[in-house]
Amino acid sequence: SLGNGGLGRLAACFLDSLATLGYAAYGCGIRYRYGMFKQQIRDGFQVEVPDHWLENGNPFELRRPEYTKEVKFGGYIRVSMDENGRSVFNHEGYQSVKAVPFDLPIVGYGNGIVNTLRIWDAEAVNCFQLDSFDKGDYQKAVEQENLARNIVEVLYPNDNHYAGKELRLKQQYFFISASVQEAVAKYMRKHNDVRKLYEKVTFQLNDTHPTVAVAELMRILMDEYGLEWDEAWDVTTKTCAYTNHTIMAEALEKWPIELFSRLLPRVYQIVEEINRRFIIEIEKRYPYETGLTQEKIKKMAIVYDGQVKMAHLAIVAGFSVNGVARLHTEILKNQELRDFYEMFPEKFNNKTNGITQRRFLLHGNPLLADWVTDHIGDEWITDLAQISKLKIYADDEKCRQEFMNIKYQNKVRLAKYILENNGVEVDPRSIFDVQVKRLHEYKRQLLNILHVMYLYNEIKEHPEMEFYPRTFIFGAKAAAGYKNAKLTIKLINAVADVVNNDDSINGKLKVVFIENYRVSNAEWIFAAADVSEQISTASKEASGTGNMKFMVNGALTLGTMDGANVEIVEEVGRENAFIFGLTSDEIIKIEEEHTYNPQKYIERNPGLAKVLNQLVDGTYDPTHQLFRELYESLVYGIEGNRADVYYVLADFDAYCEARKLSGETFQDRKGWARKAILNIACSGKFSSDRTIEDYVKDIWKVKTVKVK
Ligand code: H2P
Repeated sequence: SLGNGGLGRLAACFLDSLATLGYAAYGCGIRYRYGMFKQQIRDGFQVEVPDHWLENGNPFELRRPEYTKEVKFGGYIRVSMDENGRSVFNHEGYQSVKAVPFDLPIVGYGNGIVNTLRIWDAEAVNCFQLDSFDKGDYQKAVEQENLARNIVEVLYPNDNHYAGKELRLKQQYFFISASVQEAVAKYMRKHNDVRKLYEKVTFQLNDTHPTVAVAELMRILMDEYGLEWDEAWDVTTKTCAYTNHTIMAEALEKWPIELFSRLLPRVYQIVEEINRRFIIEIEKRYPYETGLTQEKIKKMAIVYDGQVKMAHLAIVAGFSVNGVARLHTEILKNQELRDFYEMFPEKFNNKTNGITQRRFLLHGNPLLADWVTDHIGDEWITDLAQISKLKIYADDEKCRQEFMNIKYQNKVRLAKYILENNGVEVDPRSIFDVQVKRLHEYKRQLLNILHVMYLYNEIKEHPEMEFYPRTFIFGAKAAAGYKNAKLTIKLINAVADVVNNDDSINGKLKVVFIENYRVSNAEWIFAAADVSEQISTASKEASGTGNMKFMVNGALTLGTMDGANVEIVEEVGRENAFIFGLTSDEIIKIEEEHTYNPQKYIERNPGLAKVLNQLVDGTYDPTHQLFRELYESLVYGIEGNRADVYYVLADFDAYCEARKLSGETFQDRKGWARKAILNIACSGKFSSDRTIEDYVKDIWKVKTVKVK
């Protein structure tokens, strides 16, 4: 409930790995009253329903009032001078809230180690008191109560779309200020020199959301511990490290100065000073003779054009900047963050994502987990590299049979779930072709469903055509305000309605949209998948982690050369996956040259033209209007965007081919089983245990803890 999509789930996998490997680490966040919404499908449309997850109490949490912190918002800064002639920054006229932590235990696998996920709740500072009423502070008392209530009310469900909402910045500063205050306080309970904080503490900033930590740490070190700027900067730049999780510009947070400085006046002063000093660095590095000074300032400044750019703040103050898959890190270095890479090449490094095999194989797929253990022992549970020992069984006929039996039973389990939840009967002997992930145009669920429409036409026109029965399974939440994403859900359900109820195709095609996709049903879905759809526009998916969850469950990847797909294919071999479409270099080139013309793809493929037309000809919607925006965004471009922003049409033919090949390949049961077993056997790299060890070795440099 506390996250949304791969970003949040990655953090959960990391916590599992940290505890299991024995590293002392905290996860920090907010104790939202309402987490991610529950999705209902009504008449094919997504409806968001609040999830009051704490309603009946939560036995897995412990309130820790002894660590309560005060967090201040608004007001102004009055500068005075102390007896040594040093400036003192007095924060006055502010509103504040109490941050009270709740600790959730994160239990390591079989090692007696329990780490902590610390989520902060907000309480009013002066609980409604009569004396404040008497003092005429009635209004202030109510305001502080409301502030506390609002801050922790709800997780913004806009996935990675930065919405510029004031409350969102309040949430970020709230949990960051409390977490950083407590980290410093905890350090000072055991050590005496705050100048050496970095020897014991790293803040790993998970995307831009927590990057205000940089300025908050500076504030605490200077205003509360009396450090000079240079001393504080030295500590901060050795303590903070930043992970970038996406290149989608929409997700890189930029706050209007007006909002930022009004809400966080002291923090803003510090950000301005960091920026002023950074610009001096730029001018030194690119003196006026180079003619580059202004351009570099424009592209790299932290405060520019009325905005505070949080990614820039994190890069300038962090000692490490990492991407989450090799290709993604290369794109950061050579495209998106090129100027920063030129200036600070030593900061950049890659940490390819991973997943915890303990949830996504051991817990989610017990039949397969037992089978693996029967063949190679159980060391894979805490050392996934061991799973490569399965390779020899890929050529063993009995093992292939056993694997296919297990997959079949998992498909029966999912088919039952689908029947109970969707009322649709699916055949577990058909190919289970699955795409589950947040709904976003760059992830291209639309490409998938357009191709289903295309196949349906083909089967109707050529009933004699050889076609292996296939079940297309979707699961996705769309951000509540994301029109095209929500329309795509409706389209999938509209196609499902038509296709699933057409007796003339003899059940060769089935389309299922699984309501309320989340970790608990994901476990069943991964276990039952034959084909893993990873079809993002190359260069746009930073890593993907669903791709790894499918792989470890023995599904074959059907995907583009994007994110971690590149490394999956490198491990398992291209012949054991179905790779198609434009490459990241090709996409980047087309984008730079502005040469894309989708019309040519429509003209050369009448089947594609027909499918597009069916979006608006009544086939899937009697009004003809419902899917017009999808149609127009592909063919003409809407809302100031060019046509087909994510190259759905350019990749369509190649996608057809890849899907076709996968269907043919499936008919050779032995060959398929071999490929599936090899996928499992080659998944060792994609454990989050390996990812965490990489972070430890290159960034955190912490030692393991042993518990007797
Ligand atoms: C994001 C990226 C993924 C990446 C994940 C974790 C933001 O997640 O888009 O490519 O694997 O972070 O690093 P998502 O789209 O699933 O919400």
